[in-house]
Amino acid sequence: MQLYDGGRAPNPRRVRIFLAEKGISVPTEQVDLGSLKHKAAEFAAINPLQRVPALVLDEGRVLSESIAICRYFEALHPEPALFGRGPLEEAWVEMWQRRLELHLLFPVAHVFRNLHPAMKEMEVPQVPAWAEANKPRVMDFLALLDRELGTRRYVAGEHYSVADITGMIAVDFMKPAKLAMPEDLNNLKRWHEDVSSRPSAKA
Ligand SMILES: N[C@@H](CCC(=O)N[C@@H](CS)C(=O)NCC(=O)O)C(=O)O
Repeated sequence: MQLYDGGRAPNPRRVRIFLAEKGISVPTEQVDLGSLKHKAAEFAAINPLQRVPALVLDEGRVLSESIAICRYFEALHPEPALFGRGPLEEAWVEMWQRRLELHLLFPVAHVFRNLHPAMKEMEVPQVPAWAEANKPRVMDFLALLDRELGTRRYVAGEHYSVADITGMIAVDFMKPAKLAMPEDLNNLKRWHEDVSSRPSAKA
């Protein structure tokens, strides 16, 4: 298999962190988004959506979508469990992972993609008003997450999970999106320091 990675971009980073948590190493090729290599014919033939990450399997199919790739590795290497254990915990992790994706990662991405000059060839057209509309959504969700994290160590409970990975890469993505973390969200800060101190966070 071959993983097509994308440097500092948040979605490929989700997969790298997930693999690091599992202790799995996969042959990897970097796709340089800055020089639009993901839009070249060679990569478009691998993923017609022209997005990374993408995982080319030995049997020929190509998995894209970060969470689909993570789920494949979870099934191949169940330990440590990062999608929860048992019916309720698995559903709970799923719920939080999805909430973090829809209500934090996507709004932060909308801000970055619609305002940052480096994105003008990838986000066509850039709609600055859509970026501005998403800024308060990010702040509202961070406040909710801060309240939730006052009741437990990790996003979905007492065990680190894929929801923490999505949450951490989303919070880190706030920096290039020029979104400042509010000063008073102490539970969120404690959690972010905790998950960022894991060796996998450097992946
Ligand atoms: N839903 C996809 C999103 C993939 C995605 O948007 N990747 C970004 C990098 S974080 C990308 O390839 N962007 C290139 C572009 O927008 O042209 C996933 O979860 O993997």
